[in-house]
Amino acid sequence: MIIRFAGTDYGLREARDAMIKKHVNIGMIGYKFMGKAHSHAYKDVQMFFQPALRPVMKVICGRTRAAVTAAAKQYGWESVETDWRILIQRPDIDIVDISSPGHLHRDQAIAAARAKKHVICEKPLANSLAEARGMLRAVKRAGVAHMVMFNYRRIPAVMLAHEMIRDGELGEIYHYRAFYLQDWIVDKRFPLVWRLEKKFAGSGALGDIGSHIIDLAHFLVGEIDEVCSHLKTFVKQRPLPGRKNKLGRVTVDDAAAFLARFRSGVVGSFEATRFATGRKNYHGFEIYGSKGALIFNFEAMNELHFYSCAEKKERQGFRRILVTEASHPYFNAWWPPGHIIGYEHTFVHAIAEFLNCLAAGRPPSPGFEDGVRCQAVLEAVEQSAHARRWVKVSRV
Ligand code: SOE
Repeated sequence: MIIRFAGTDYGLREARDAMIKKHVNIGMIGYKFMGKAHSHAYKDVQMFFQPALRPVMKVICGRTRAAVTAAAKQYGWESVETDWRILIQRPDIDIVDISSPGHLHRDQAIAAARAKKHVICEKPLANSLAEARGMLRAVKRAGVAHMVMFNYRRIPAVMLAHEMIRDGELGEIYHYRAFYLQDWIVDKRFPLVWRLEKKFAGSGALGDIGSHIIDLAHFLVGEIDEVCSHLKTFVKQRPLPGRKNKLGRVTVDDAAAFLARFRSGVVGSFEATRFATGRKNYHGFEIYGSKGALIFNFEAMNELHFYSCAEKKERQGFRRILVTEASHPYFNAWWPPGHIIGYEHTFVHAIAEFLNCLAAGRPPSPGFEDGVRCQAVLEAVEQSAHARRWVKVSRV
């Protein structure tokens, strides 16, 4: 069987074998927040979606043997490794899942591609545009399947918004407003964790949560062409973890805000911050078009608010669509209408997409091209903030 990804032919022996054995072996790097979310997805995907390939949780990797062994036991992985290079070279692994901090993504993804493993990578794809491009080149050259874990695309209400826009229900789109607000570092005594250091995280709120809303914007209304931005670090020094009374420098942004011009002419505004006191994981969008509008907020993720100009003038107003019908995206695999789903389900949907695409020889979405597209916006936002002017986004 010839399987094709992104124009590359490969009579990939591993993929053919996988189709015969009907399962794929997963090797996952990382076991904390994202490691847990992905592990849960590999478990639930089989029970609810029965994808064409059954994922086998073969091996999980982390540097501290005791901690990764405990995680393997808790999440249900068969074995552990403490060196990701060994995991990648294991002949029994078909898919490498990268749930590690950003500074490791490039080397891990390139090594996995060279070893002919399919790759799933957490967002943002890399810590710089150059790194992201290198990763895209590597997966294309190897002809392996690839996906970036922009899990919020896979919310049924977001998928429904995508379908409605695609079908012209909003008409011509004028405005796209996006926000991602958290508050977990408002306390000045919060320590200097890896997410607050550029060498590990690439950027701050911008890459960590801004990347999600940039990707959603690309998915819903198309590519961003130009940006004008402002980045701010409110707290410049923080306690070093485990080092009493010692402070270290924060080298990333705490907050990012930017205006965007989309290729299509849509006017965009974006806000990503870890200093929105009281907001925990509050993100969403508002989209205004000539025929109607859509409003979404993750903290009520089973709902989509729709305003239609087609309704009688006296009846017009935003109405709430409860996106839990069997006819809504993904819902026929879950519960009867009104029985809502949550954060973890978005990862289940993404993994189901990946496994079914792998079996069918279709490129999974969002792929590394989407990761690079997002990274190009992140880079332009940083350049714009430094230069204090509009900056064009580089093409993929
Ligand atoms: C931390 O800010 C974080 O866990 C992000 O890294 C995730 O991508 C986001 O979904 C929730 O917040």
